[in-house]
Amino acid sequence: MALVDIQVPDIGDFDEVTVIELLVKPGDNVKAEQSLITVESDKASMEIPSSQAGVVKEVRVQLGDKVKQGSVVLVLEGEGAATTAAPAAAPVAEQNKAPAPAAPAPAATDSVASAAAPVATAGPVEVRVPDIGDFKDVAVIEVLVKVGDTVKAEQSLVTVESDKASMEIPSSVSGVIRELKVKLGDKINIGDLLAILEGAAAPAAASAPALAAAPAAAASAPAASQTSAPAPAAVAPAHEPSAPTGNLPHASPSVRKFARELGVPLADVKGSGPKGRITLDDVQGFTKAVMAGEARTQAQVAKAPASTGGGAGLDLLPWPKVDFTKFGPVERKDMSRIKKISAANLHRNWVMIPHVCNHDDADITELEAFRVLMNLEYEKAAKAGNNAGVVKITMLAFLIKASVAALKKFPEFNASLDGDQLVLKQYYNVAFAADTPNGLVVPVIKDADKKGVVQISQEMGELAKKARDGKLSPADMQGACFTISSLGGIGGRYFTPIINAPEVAILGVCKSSTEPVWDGQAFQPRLMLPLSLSWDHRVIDGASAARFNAYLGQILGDFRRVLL
Ligand code: CAO
Repeated sequence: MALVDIQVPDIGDFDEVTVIELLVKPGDNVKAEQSLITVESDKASMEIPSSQAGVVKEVRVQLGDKVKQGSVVLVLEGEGAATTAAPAAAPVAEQNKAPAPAAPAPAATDSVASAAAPVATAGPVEVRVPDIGDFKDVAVIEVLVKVGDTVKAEQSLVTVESDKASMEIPSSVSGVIRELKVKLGDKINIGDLLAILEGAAAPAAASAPALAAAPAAAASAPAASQTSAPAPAAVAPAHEPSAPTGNLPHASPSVRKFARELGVPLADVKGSGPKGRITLDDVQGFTKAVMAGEARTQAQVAKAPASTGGGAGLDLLPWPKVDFTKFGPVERKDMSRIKKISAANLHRNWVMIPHVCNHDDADITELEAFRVLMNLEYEKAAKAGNNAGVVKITMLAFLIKASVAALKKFPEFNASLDGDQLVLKQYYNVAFAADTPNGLVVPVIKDADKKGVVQISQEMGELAKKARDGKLSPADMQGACFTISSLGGIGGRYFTPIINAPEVAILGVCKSSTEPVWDGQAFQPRLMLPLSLSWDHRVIDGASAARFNAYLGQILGDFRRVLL
């Protein structure tokens, strides 16, 4: 039997690519066209197949190696005639990445570059299948969007699959999907109409948006991370988005095919490969675990009634469907965009976090007197022509400063859960809920520990104005460690604020009022501020929460303690 060097074939425009997966080992029997390794460039990942059948004698590459056309991948004891020629089969492109580099799509880079300069277009825009190389009649195996969805340029619309590769087809423009022209199972070709978008902003260079987008840029950013719009409080993406929820799992076509054959939903499989890639072993491991009853698919979890002790299935009654018009006239109004985002976030946080709420009162008699005095002095100074009077010091600014002191003293409040780990933050960014005509938003005072109460008041005023004008940027709402929701200017006694995940606590503040407080000898009129602290019981114990609130009360009672 002849020994044959199996080389990297022509991989298109790619000079050097990195080996990220070894799919065979010495002793393995491989068939012609079977994938041997997976390689990755900055644009695509692809599998390099064997040009012939045989037994692997030696693997000549290691993970992390750089290879190019002609590099020897492995030595095969071939079944047929000896050859060192590159395989006839082109490498296959991986879904989530570009189409096969053997059929490079030149539009890719143009599309990426031009996407940087969006141009608003009037009227509906057709999004068509771009140049996807040599593929013909590829089947739509996944539709990733629906009518009414807002999509960004380069966001994936559908996944298609040929016998060699699967890939995502992105939108060439951003906008709202008015019509979807494809469905599961459809066979599509270059130039076919995928969707009609309205309110679209097209990349400047994409005068023919239909074909401007190339799959190369597809799915490089998960849909979730593109939700950069201002988002509300308990709600806001106060932190950088985490898991790429709107996206397909990261796996090569052969792994994908294998999973499909076994009926394994890839979304449920945890990838152990580089960048969370799902390997063949992961699919096998998951299958074994399900068979052994040690793991369940999400579909199984959703079906399991809570009463079976499964825990995750909520087993709720369907939402009541009522024809309200039977009882009187009604008007229907769409929820605002901010409210819709808030609703989804609030619901998740409410369901997923074991909230507990402590209520307490802080004596702010002296602090309020000091605040009023300071504002009077500033006003006087302003009248006398001194600029110092422009800032109004607010109670909320004192609360932010006092919270920083409490976060420093109780670091588990300045933390986030990440799996089994607690991430303890060494910075102090405090968010505050702001009521706006469109709903609740949560801007963040960054590095509040390094700022004085006057500066915090000033920044709060600016952020609150931006919030009301709908001008907050995503950066204005990111990176919070702790949130304060103040209803003090409105009224009420106590409430139970919902924690703004992934934070672990939130402080609710209501309207202060003068109350009789017993000083040991007599009742004294004191200005009392109601505090409601909600905390995540997975991270914080009740005793810590009571101490946190009590400490906050002490600071607000005598602000000199902040200096200690
Ligand atoms: N007790 C009594 N009075 C208070 C107070 C308190 N705890 N907090 C503020 N006030 C007073 C202020 O001193 C001010 O009085 P003057 O006009 O006489 O000076 C008045 O109430 C109005 O204050 P404000 O609400 O405009 O300012 P603020 O600094 O307290 O709050 C902001 C700013 C942006 C937080 C607030 O406008 C806001 O949007 N609050 C709503 C937050 C919210 O909706 N939370 C709910 C989230 S959960 O769904």
